[in-house]
Amino acid sequence: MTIELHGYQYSVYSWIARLALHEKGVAYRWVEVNPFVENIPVGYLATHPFKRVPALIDAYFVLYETGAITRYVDEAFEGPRLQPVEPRARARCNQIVSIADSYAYWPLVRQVFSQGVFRPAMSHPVDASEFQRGLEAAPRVLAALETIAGGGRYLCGNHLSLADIHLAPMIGYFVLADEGGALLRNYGRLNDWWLEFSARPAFAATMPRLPQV
Ligand SMILES: N[C@@H](CCC(=O)N[C@@H](CS)C(=O)NCC(=O)O)C(=O)O
Repeated sequence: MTIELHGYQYSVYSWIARLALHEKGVAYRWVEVNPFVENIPVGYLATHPFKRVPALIDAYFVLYETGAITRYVDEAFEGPRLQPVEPRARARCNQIVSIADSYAYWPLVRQVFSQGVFRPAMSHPVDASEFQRGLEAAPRVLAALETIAGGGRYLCGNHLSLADIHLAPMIGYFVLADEGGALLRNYGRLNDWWLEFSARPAFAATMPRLPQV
């Protein structure tokens, strides 16, 4: 039975789920759902009662929450292991995923990317003060990540992990704003990681195609 991923083409969380599936080598069928519209298909609320994306359906197993989806993808399918086994490295990996959700998503994606890149590209009104607030909040997040990023090629050592997969789309959107890119360059290890990760074929293959500004 085909795995389905229900998501919105520009959603950063849907991008994370696609990246995990791609890196794991799992085939899936994409079902486009825009969670921001009023008239979302009623049936979707049975899949995701909080009206967010993404949601993964594997046979009759319905799963939402991106961190749960990426862990399931890693644990349920063959392919490269995407979570460290050693307890401290695994804890770091989980910590970075949680930091991305709790502290990075809002300023980096919803304030800087949405207001500085996405909304202008979609000809939607922009709130410049939200953009500014995102830029002001970002250094604290980037500094925290810089402190805990390991010295290896990836955030949790020399192997790709769900920490990289969760954070990269958020950074990928953030640096589309020139101000975001300039801020990231102040954090040497994080910037080196970013250069390494963003060169992976899966990153380009899954990156949303934004309308041209
Ligand atoms: N906690 C959810 C967050 C997902 C989320 O916020 N997705 C955004 C798109 S990137 C969404 O559906 N937003 C719709 C809305 O805010 O109404 C997860 O980890 O999957």
